[in-house]
Amino acid sequence: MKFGTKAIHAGVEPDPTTGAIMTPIYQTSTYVQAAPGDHKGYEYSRTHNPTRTALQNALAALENGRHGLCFATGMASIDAICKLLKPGDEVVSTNDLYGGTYRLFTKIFEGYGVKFRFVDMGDLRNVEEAMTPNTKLIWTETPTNPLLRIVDIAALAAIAKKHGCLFGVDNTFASPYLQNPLDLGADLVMHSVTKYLGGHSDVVMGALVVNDDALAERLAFIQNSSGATPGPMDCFLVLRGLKTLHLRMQRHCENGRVIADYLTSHPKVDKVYWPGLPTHPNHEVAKRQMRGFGGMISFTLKGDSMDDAKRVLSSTKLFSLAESLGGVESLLGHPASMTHASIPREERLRNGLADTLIRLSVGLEDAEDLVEDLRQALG
Ligand code: P1T
Repeated sequence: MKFGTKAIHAGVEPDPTTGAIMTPIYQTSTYVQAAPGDHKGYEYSRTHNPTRTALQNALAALENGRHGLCFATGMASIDAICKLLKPGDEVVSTNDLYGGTYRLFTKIFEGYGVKFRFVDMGDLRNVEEAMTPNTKLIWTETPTNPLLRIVDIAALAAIAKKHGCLFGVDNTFASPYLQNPLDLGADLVMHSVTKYLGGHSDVVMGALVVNDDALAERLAFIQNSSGATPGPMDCFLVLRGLKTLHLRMQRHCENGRVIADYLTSHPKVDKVYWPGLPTHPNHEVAKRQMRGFGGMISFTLKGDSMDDAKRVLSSTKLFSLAESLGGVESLLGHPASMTHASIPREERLRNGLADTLIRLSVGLEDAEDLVEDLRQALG
């Protein structure tokens, strides 16, 4: 089945009791049993809920995986992966990643004795050098947040396999429309469903998709035991959002290209970070492993002045200054003070994240209006 057909149909069956074509919002905490243990597959909504089941199956299908698991937030889904680890275990992670993930790793799980090494995964020798016999997980985002670096998924999968450790990919920026990490050898794919999958800035949610049955069983145990599961209303909203994922992503990619080209040609703009540009250092890897380049773009201004960056950040009219991304409406953000403020400044600068970096989530508006908005803000 092709992607668009799956986005509309996968995981969703007509409701068995009424035939309702849309999965109902099963707004219930519990399910009546005829006798102890005699039930219809549902006992308690932390463990299972039919609206969540439909969404989990849909997400698994879109990522070409066997098992989907939904969590209350993207962070809760990464938290569940970390709970696969024990004190003394080590993780090799990309050094450009969402600030909240960095915070979870360093401020929570380091306290439980897990060691994290953050390396530039653009050069895979850095990954090899960081591996030890205790490395149990390689973790990456690609494209990374906020510098839009592209990491070679198949090459990392080969390293993970050689060392016998798990390999997880945060696929939030690409969405399954643009890239399927499991097909390239990853063991775990993670999404902040909050972003492109939900697509309408009205839900916070996370998800994992895996192929391995034993890994899925362990993660389902963690999901139920820790209990950070989403409610049925949110699952319904994401099921609705998924039905247009392919159409939305096509437009995000088209608008992304228009804005990236516009910024590249603007005399006041210095660097433009977008994997679709032939000048992007990982453009060849992006072309190989992605089906398009998405709508996330970061850039800096010539002169690198904080005042100039602040002026742009507060002058746009269509691009709203806000955290998050992946919704129908365009957003802009300032990673150093917003999404990545929990990473120490020296570390941000060392990894190439300038104080003046501006990040765009290019939405689905008419590209001409978005260009005009940037033109007046940069002017
Ligand atoms: O916000 P939440 O659904 O918990 O997802 C966390 C998360 C995980 N991974 C990536 C790549 C992310 O971008 C995020 C959340 N990011 C933002 C809120 C942001 O504006 O970058």
